[in-house]
Amino acid sequence: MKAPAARLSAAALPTLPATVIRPNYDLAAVRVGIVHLGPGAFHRAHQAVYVDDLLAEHPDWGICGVSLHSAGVRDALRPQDGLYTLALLGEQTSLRVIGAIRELLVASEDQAAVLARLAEPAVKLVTLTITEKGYCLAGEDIDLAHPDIAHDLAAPQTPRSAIGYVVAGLRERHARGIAPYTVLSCDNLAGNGHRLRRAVLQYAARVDAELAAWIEAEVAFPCSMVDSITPATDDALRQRVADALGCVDAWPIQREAYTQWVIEDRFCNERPPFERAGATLSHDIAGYDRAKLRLLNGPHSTLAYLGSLMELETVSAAMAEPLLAGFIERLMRQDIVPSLPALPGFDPQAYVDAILARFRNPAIRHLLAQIAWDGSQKIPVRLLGTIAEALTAGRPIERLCLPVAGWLHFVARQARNGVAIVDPLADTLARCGATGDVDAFLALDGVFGALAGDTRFTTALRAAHAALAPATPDAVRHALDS
Ligand code: CS2
Repeated sequence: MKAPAARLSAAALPTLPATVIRPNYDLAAVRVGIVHLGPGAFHRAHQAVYVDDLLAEHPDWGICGVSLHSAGVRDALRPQDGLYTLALLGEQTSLRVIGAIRELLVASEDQAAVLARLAEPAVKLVTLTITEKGYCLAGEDIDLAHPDIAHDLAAPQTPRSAIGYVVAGLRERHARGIAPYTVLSCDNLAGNGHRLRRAVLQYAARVDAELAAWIEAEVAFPCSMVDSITPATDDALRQRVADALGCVDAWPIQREAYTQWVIEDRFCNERPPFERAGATLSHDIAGYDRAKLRLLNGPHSTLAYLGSLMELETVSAAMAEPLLAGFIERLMRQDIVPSLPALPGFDPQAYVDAILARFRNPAIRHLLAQIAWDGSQKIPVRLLGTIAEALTAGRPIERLCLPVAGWLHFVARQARNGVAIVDPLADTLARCGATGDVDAFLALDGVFGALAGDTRFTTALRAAHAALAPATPDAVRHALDS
């Protein structure tokens, strides 16, 4: 079918069909109050929608989206006046045009503009979705050997990394006597604010000790827990949106209807009233982020690796395999729930029920391959913490080791088939995968940590690895069944 020629834009808004929800505020009246690093699909489907809900009454909280390296988002959205379509997937899909991102920059090309925004007094909040690897951590500490961090330490006024930008902006504000912004991580890491703060302070201390002391005393790094399943954009979505809108959106996005955002209420500057858009502001969010990472993302990665080895394509297809679905449910209820602290008002079994229903949602085509990316960054926060605590508490770890062993086989299969591994450790992983040797993986820097030296873990991992061999669909079925 021939695609319609017109492009989504502010001028096209009045021509859209009435069923498409669109900004209920004057786009021209919105001013930038938030700089967001990493305006990828998750940010645009999650935080930007909360902001969009607020702009009619609070037009000072528009977003300047800054991509650190890639120009893709800017180039797709700038010709559309920053507008894009969000498809909310459910029994009935609804479409909504989001206008919260008022400016799009690429740091590597528009560095002066990014630094100028960060120094503006009207910018009171800097948020981040840069994925696990964007934090440049090795374990709990900043990775000083990371090429971007090494670069930024040598040239802190012209940074490349997110940490470098956060600190360069704060340095300028400190020098000019401007109140600091709050730095809010919206990435999927337990204690994300604490990790970010630690990395920022370690970096800043090497740039300027006085600045580091000011940041330590004055800048807030609240933690937050984010949740909404956001499958990557595909051609089917682009076509569906073009058909419904009657114009082209170069980069629409999609997510499930469910969304959750729990934010620690600790800001050092003004903040948008996110609670009016449905977010939960709380003084203590520790526990909620851990529950989400362990109970949703851990099983998600499990489905990704074991499901891929079974030659399945999507999360819902994996959940339709009784052996895999049964394994996931046992893993969640019997192995992961016991690792979670009791939280007031939190019923873990009901949470498991809701997550299983979300995984089964047939309206969502969420590719296992998408979730399988960046295993070296995801496995530690999603599965290895649960394993370490189970060992300390004397609980069994056999089931928990199966997805970790599944990752090893998955990587080995990619290496064998010459398929590119999407992971910051790709080259090392390809070498480990080529040997297929569990010891080579255990020696990976910053992945297994102390577990690599714990024979209870290494024995269980080897057993799980052997149980899955030769990692054919039948072998995986057999391992799940035993
Ligand atoms: C997924 C997450 O891609 C992945 O690794 O596990 O993006 C997941 O969909 C979100 O965390 C859900 O909130």
